[in-house]
Formats: sequence, C-alpha cells, structure tokens
Amino acid sequence: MHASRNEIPAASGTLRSFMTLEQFIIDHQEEQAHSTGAFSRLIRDISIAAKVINRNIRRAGLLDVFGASGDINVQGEVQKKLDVIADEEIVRALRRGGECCLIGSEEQPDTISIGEAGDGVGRYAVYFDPLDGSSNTDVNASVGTIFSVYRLDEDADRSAMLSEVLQPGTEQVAAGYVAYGSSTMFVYTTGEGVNGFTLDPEIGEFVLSHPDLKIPNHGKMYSVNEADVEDFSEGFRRYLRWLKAPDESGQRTVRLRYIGAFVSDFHRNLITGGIYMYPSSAGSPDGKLRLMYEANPLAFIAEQAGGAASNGRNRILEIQPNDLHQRVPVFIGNETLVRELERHLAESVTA
Ligand code: AHM
Ligand code: MG
Repeated sequence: MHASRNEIPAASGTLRSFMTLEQFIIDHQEEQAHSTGAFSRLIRDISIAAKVINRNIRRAGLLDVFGASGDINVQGEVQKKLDVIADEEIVRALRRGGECCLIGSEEQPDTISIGEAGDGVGRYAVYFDPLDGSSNTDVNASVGTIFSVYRLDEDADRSAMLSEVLQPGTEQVAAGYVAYGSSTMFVYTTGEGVNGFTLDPEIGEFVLSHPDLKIPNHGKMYSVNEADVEDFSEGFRRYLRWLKAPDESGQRTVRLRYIGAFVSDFHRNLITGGIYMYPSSAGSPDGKLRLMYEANPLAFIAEQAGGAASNGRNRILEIQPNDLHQRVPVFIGNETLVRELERHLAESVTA
C-alpha cells in the first residue's frame, strides 16, 4: 500500500491526514487479482451513485412537504419513490462508466445488457439491491444499498451471458454495501479484507474510517424477526433458546436488535459481533432474502471480516444459483454463532 493522503486542519490547528475512497482504490489497484483501471472506475461509479442516493435519502422526510411520490413537483416532474430513484441512479452511473456489460437489479425482472462485446464495453457484471429495507425511510430509520461484482469471461458469447453470470458467490471479485444511517458508510471488499469509509458531508468524500474490519469473536447481538417464531422450524427455535440461555453467572449475554433492513442489521453486528438471521418458515421455505442481490455480497464481506454465512446447511457462497431472483435462508455473522446454528438444525433433522 502506498501512502497518498490528504490533509485538513484539525480543531487543534494541526493538520489531520485522511484517505479518500478514490485514493484507496487507486493505491490498492495493483494488489488485486483483477487489477485494472476499469475495475477501479467501476467501484468509483458505484460510490458516486451512492452519494446521489444519499442526497435523496437525506431529504426523504421532505417529500411530504414538497410532494408525495406520484405528485408533480415544482419542476413539473413526477415525484418518484426512493427505491426507484436509487435504482435509476445506479443504472445511470454504470451505463455512463462503461465498465460493466450486464446489470441485474432487485427492482427489475430481467438483466440489462449494456452495449455489445468488443465495442469498448467492460467485462463486469454488477448485481445490486438499490435500496434495501426501503420502507424504513417512511419512519426515518436506516436503509442500505448492496452490490456484487463478477468478472465475465472475455470469450463468452453474448447469448451465454446470463447462465455465465449465474455463478456462485465464490466468483465475486468485489462486493459491498452503503449504509445510510446516522452517518453514511461505504463498506467493500475485493477479497483482501474489508474496509469502511464514512461520507464526510463537508468535503463530499467517503473517507477511510474503519480499515480492515473484523467481526468480534464474542457474539453480542442477534437479529431475527421473532414475530414469526411459531412458523420457524423446531431446530431453529431450539437454537434461539440456546442463544438466549443465561451463562454460568446467570447473565443473558445476547441482546436482540432488529431494524428490518438487512444492511443496517448486518453492519451493526459486524461492528459489535452477533448474528443476523432470516430463516425459512412454514410459509416461505426459502426465506425472503435474495441470493444474488443480498446474501452473496454480504456473505463475501462477512467471510472477509472473519465471520461466516450459511443457509443453515451450506456455505452461502458455494450455492450454485439457478434463478436471478432466487431466495435463500440466511444466517450470517460471528462464525461460532453460525456454526452452532448449523449444528442445531442438523441435529433436529437427524433427531
Ligand atoms: P426488501 O429487499 O424488499 O427491502 O426486503 C428485504 C428486507 C431486509 O432488508 C430485512 O432484513 C427484511 O426484508 C425484513 O423483513 P421482515 O419484515 O419480514 O422481517
Ligand atoms: Mg432488499
């Protein structure tokens, strides 16, 4: 890594150095297996879309003041829902950047092809959930954007594109998320650890604030929609009881936190230690979350941060996808807690 930092005056009057996301990407370009300027530009394009989405989210509560979605605003434009805006911004940024040839969005039924092979369009495929947990914006709670990047084979013909892109998560070359919380953070991995950048609104840049993130080994938080507990399997219910059992000194060591936005719950547990769970249930045997847009990218990050991600039996990253929008049960976070979950589910199957 090369040092190329900026400096700004700190409160004490001395200079404080910092590294922007853009500098970080450039400095680390040569360490990556797919080290090209195109890849760096791709990540930068996503970060620019994130800033635009962030600007819209920060004004979310004002929609009621200046017009609800569906209304005509003062410019004569129809107000759009935030998830539609987020989707459009990412597609626009990726199209403009020209580094990727295929886009898949949770908001769109099919993939979008960009350009033709050999016409200067890049070889990356990007999958994303533009605004995960978007109903949280109605109540001023946190939401997120999730993205996943694959590199397509140079020789692939266009007709083979979709099946080629439906690769297991182990093939991701990068993945990340943007958490729009009390501050806005861009967290990503290229398979060389996980780094987090906080948006400094004064200078409009993501600044490295959480280098080499590692999930703490002690699990503190568990996150699940426990309202559905009666619909969960017996094995999973036993795991929940195990999780909440007091330790030798009679203390309960875990706390329940559930925001209802995957990125926000995942991010908190990444910082504090813990496990996020969206299991299968009686009515939804595959759970709710999407493999390509939500589970794979956060599984890549969890593993790179020293954690684990499972569907209850197998490593999420090794699942061979068969559908763009397929769902998968998700158990993700601290490795010990994930392994214990797998053990409980396996025991209940063999019991
Ligand atoms: P979405 O992609 O439609 O926003 O749904 C995904 C979200 C996750 O962010 C969140 O963890 C989960 O749905 C909450 O679902 P539930 O209300 O069933 O607990
Ligand atoms: Mg989602």
